[in-house]
Amino acid sequence: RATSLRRVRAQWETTLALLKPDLLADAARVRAVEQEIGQQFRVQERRQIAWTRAQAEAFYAEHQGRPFFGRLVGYMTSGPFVALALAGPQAVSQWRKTMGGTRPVQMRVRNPASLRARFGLTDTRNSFHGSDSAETARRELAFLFGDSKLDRNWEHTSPQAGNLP
Ligand code: IDP
Repeated sequence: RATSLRRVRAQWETTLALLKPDLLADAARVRAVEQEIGQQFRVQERRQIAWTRAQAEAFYAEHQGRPFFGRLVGYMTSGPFVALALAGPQAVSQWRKTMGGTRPVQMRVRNPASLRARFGLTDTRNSFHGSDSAETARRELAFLFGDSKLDRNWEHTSPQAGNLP
């Protein structure tokens, strides 16, 4: 029993989710999405943000030079978005699964229940972001919430197993 509890605790993670500007433009959709998220994850932090070009370019630095980079930065600076720190068992992979793959039109065929299938518009304007690994999540959470208590405590806030959300 002690072993299985330890295993559950070890899988507890925090990931970064973004509700991108196209979604933020529709308050009813934001409410619906956040309600679904709240049923699946513990929301540790929530912040509405508007990036400068330089901030968007820094966040997406790994994509510099890709053909879609300019469109991506333009999109992410087109209006405010919401950043969420989501915690739960295997939150990184769970949120990626809930969100679905990059391309909404493809997801409508392959994974119609996913959030990107239901809300996403185009390959660029796909409504959501999710960290792709635990290491990326740490870096991205620091980028978005580095000045908050999360920075110091997020690894130590695991509630008891079965206490979700
Ligand atoms: P991900 O967000 O599904 O992890 P990434 O490859 O990390 O996908 O790309 C970051 C973001 O850049 C995507 O969410 C999307 O907004 C945009 N993007 C990625 N690939 C394309 C593309 O082929 N065309 C247009 N936009 C793209």
